Amino acid sequence: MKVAVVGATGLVGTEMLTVLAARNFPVTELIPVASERSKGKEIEFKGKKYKVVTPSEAIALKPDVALFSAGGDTSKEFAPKFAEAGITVIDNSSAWRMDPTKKLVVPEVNGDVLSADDKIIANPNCSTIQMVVALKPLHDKYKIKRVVVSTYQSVTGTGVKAVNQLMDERAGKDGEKAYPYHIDLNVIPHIDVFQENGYTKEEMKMILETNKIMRDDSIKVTATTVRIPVMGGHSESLNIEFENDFDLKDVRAALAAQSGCIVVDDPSSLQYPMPKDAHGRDEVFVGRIRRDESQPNTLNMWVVADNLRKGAATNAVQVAELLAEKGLI
Ligand code: 2RA
Repeated sequence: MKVAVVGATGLVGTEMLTVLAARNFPVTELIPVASERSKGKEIEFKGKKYKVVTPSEAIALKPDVALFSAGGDTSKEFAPKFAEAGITVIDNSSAWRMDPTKKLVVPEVNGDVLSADDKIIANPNCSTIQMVVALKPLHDKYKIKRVVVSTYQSVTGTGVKAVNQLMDERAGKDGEKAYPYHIDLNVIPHIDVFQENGYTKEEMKMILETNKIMRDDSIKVTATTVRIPVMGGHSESLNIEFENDFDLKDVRAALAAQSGCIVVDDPSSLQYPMPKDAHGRDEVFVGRIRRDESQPNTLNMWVVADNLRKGAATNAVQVAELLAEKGLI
């Protein structure tokens, strides 16, 4: 299969190449795509060198599928042009996620929605993806009424400029700033832009995307999203109220049986998920599973995943794998 990676030089684009290779996606030809600035640069994939081309040049090369991670503006401009040329786009930006004509897909949760008509498929926001993987089996079993989520998000979610800011600050150097404040030795309760209702766009993404992916608007979600000086992945504290009561043993079993989910939950041996362990992994890790004793039918748990992997690149490649499996690309 001819595969274009649009935004191949960025943090997520680089991870897409790693994941395509690691999962042995049947790439016969790679088309790394970036802006005019990176044109001609060489990218290595599975021991072979490929020259970076511009989006217009990539369309002319007619890939079977294009994985986009080059920001919303590039997606808005080029995804429809790729689609018109018959190329299936899997887009990691927020440009199409809430468009009612586009599917928003996490394969383990709603992979069944994909059909031959889907030419632009949206990859959800990183913090939403890891949350819905863990929520899905519990919603099926106990029916979720409400989720209260607080996130602890890695600087890698912002991009290379933020990683550099953290490293520069740590080394006591001046440099470009991705955030309005120091991030090292600090916590910033602000991810993406503020909305009129006082929430940030990241928080609203977690609310709206969850309802769309779970195909259930009755699930109430409220979120506080926070940036922390961490590299390996995003962590989330979830408080979940169910319609029905549960047994903790069954909750653990349901999470362990969920595809893409690993339970790491043994306080007696200090086992719980942490970003340093999730780093470079494709799965979502769940631990600190316990009853919220302050009200009935309510559970607390801690969910960690590598935001560049399952939160972005891995999910996009899994969507491509599913399309290939269904014969849609
Ligand atoms: C973040 N949600 O971590 C973003 C990345 N897509 O900022």
